[in-house]
Amino acid sequence: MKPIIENRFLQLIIDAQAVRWSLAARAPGCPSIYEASSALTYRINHQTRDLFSRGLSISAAEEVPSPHGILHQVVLSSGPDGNGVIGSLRFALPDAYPFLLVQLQIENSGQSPVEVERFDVLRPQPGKNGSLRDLSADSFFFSNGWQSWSFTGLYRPQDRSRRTRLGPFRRPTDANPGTPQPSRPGVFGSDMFGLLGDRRSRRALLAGFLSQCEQFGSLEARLETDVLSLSLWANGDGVRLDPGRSIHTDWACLHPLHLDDSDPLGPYVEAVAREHGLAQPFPPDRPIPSGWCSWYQFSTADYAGDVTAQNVRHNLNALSQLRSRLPMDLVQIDDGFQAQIGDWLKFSPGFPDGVAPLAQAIRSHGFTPGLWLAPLIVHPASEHAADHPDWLLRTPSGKPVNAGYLWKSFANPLDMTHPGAQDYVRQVVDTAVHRWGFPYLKLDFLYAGALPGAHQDPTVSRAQVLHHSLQIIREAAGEDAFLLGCGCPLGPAIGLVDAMRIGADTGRSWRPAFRGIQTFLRKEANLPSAENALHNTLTRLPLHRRWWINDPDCLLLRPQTHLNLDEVQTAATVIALSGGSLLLSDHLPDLPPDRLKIAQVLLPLIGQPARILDLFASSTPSRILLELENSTGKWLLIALINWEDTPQDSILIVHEAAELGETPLAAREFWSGSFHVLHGGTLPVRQIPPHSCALFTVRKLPAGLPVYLGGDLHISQGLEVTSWEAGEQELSFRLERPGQCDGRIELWLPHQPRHIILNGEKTTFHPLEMSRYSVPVHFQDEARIKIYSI
Ligand code: 9PG
Repeated sequence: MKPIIENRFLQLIIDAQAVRWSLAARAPGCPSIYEASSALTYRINHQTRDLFSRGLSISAAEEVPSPHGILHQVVLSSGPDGNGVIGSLRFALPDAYPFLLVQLQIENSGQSPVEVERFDVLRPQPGKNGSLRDLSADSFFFSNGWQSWSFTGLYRPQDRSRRTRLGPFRRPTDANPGTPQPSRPGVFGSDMFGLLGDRRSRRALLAGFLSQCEQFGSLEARLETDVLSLSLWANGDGVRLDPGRSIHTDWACLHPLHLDDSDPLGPYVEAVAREHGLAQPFPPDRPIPSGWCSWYQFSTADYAGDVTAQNVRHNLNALSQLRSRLPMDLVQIDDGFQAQIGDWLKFSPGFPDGVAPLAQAIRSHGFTPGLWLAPLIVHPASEHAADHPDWLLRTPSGKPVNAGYLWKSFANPLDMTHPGAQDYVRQVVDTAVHRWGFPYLKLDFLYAGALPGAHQDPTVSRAQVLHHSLQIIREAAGEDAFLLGCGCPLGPAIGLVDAMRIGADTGRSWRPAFRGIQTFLRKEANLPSAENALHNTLTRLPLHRRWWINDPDCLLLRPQTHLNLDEVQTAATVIALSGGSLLLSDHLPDLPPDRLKIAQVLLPLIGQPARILDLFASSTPSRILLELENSTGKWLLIALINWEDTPQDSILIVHEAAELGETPLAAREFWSGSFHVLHGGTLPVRQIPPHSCALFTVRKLPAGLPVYLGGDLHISQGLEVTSWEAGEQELSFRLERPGQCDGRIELWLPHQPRHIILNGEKTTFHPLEMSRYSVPVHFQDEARIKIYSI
């Protein structure tokens, strides 16, 4: 073996004869890949052939431009085999980034078509710690789920994969058929990317694809006592490769990293954004959606939308009346309006006049009309299925493909390679946006466009079918439409949607249940429940504003669910810190003021994503950090969440405290208003109730200066302050809140106030312990506050 290409970070050594390669990281403490292999398999006459089973020839290194800067690249190729099929394996190291890129290509220069089976990018050497050293002491695997709703998170060697136990009822929905769904402890699958790490050495290897436009990528990790291995491949889906044609993979990426980096997934997620040419943050010039969605109020236990035009109007009116205090933008009709899933252009009895008059009403109240569609799936009882049986995707034996048990039946995907089905989807989307007047679409059940079957066009992969379907939808909707993906495999949607649901549906209970019964369902990680939705909101937080706006799903506030107040506050905290969209889904006219207040403190939305401090430490992350800054100075928001069913002790650790030297720190907990002075940067937090969270703002208390400590006006406890000027004897600042605001703020004042003037009027204040003062505030939109001290 000899070194072939290298950059500042990595060195790639290739043995072209044995088709083995090793990747060594230059930095101490980064994992390396030893003697891995790659493979490229296709089928002809029911036999599998591997193009890399014999030695490959290797090109001279060359430099090529790319979205990632100059790449140092070599290409290994096999000669034409007996069938005239040629394989190549391309390795590239960018100058500027610490990852290796790999791409495989198959070309048919023979006379007969072949079927492409699999592109193995990383195949571990059989045996102990197949190809990976340095990671075995305390290993874990971070798995990314197949689509929006699928579990994403951390596994340890003793865990079993969180696959569904509902078999054919649910598996077509939740899982990529190309990705293993192992049942043994210690063996896990992942989609598009995954990360194998070691908590002891703090090293990890991220493996994934930079796009999913060509094929779906899959991973398998083994964390067994005698084997530690990671495999990465692109699924050929058995597509037909005709003579004269070639197929290549998306770029694969292998990225050794250090777990103590502040944003370990960042370099990969940003490389994916670069690969798609996305401006950062993405999408540019789009506000983060906030508003109301009909689904979680108006749906039955068995997933029927029972919303009516009347319900929508009542909530539109309520939102309009609340607007000055609760400035939200979107009113989204979610399911229930259509005659049947698949029959989008006919209406249910609850919408006798269709939805265009509603869009008009929503717009005339100054809101954005939003509509839900599931354009790639049909109900077997739909007219559509009866009228166009040839538009349904079928199995090789001719039966409609199962898209999962939904709406009291097994639903079916459209064959989106059929021009008729494509035209229908185009027509539905064009009608919704341009004829009915909905510039915001929630596009659901999109995984249906990625199911395997006997497509009318057998030369395209499942990823290509979905990617192309989304291109059709984007084209029909127009560049200006806001598209939210849901139930969607992530990769093919990047750059085509503005926002993406990144977790399971939320629900009226903490754990999954059906008609109030949890048995069998409570461990289902992808079914509707508050906990499932919040889990992925945290684990997929690094994608926000890089690939799209993350949609953490709705916040349910009404007291009539099975969620207690602690659980509602945890949901509000996680959604706020995620930086993603905020949709309410309660019947607003009935929402009590104390619950409405929870929504009010979330507005305006923070918008920027927080950092998860323990993404690779616990199965569900429980420590979230957001650094904020304005005229009041810098402060931290730190949330500690108790996911357990019993009260737990925790500890607030302010790592940044070291940089602050001896300065004492002030911590105010938002939901309870409790206040603490921290010395040494830590605070024990005892007995956090089950499913509850503590949300602290942490600020420096510099000697002799006034400090804004927070209050109950906004969850950030500080972004409501729009100017802050501290003089010798006088402190003046301004608060801004929408509408009539009645609340209180807390200040740290080195000198006792003589009097406090709010909008020109003297106001009361209450001394608390130490130098802390509570000031009740009542104002409309804006308060100018002046404090004169003794
Ligand atoms: C509307 C909803 C909401 C929700 C979506 C999606 O039958 N099922 O198993 C089933 C699963 C998920 C689901 C609906 C039905 O939820 O995530 O926000 O838009 O569709 O039907």
